[in-house]
Amino acid sequence: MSNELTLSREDIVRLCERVEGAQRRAYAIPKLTDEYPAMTVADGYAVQAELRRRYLAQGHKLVGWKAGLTSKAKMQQMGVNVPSIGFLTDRMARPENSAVKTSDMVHPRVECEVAFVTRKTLKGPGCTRQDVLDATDYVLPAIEIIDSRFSGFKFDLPSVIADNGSSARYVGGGRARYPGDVDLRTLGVVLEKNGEMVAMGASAAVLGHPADAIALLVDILAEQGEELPAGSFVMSGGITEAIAVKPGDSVVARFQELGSVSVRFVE
Ligand code: 0L1
Ligand code: MG
Repeated sequence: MSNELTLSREDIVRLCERVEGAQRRAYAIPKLTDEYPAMTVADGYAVQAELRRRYLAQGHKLVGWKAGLTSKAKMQQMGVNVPSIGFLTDRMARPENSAVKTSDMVHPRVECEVAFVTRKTLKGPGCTRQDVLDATDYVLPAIEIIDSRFSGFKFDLPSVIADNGSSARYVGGGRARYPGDVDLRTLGVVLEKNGEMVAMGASAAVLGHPADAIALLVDILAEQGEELPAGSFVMSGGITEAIAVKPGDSVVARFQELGSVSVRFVE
């Protein structure tokens, strides 16, 4: 599939308004490629960039980025073979063990991820695992709450990217560690829902090493003429499959070496 921009500026704004409406008012929409079958990944990123521009113009602050669809489990679950990125704002952040409302989301699901906080600018192309580790201030465990806005989870890569990689909320917690003090490749994680283990995995599930996912994210940013500034909060991608949640559910992700992070769901 070509990765040229096929959408006009008018189409980009129209699709962005459609996605923004679905995100703000929590309703499902058909995947964007139903109307624009020729839509490419570049078109998806153009819609995402317009969404970011609009949110920032409304006063939201850019906090960082997320790599998505980075694990084999996730790629298989979603039927795609390429990772993606999305932006994170201050409005999406929730404190550790807080109550997160499900009524303002469509299909909320949780993922356990390793988050990186950077202390140096990272620039692609050609960003490496070592570049990421050198630029990392600390890592910490995080739960990402994703929320695909597409009806019946029927989507493809351009649509998911336009929907900001299903980004909805995120929670950081546990124990922050220097990247050199832990083996980021072999960290085990157990995800519990209502006291029962529902998923488990090891951080190598994220492209072999979570820092590789951040390097790839930096290269995707470079394709869009952007860099990753120092002080960014970056999530490296779900280690296990995403688990659906509903009001009344309580979720804890227990990470080896990094402690645990939890979140509760209310109507
Ligand atoms: O964080 C992610 O892995 C992005 C997932 C995008 C697709 C979905 O909603 O599951
Ligand atoms: Mg994720």
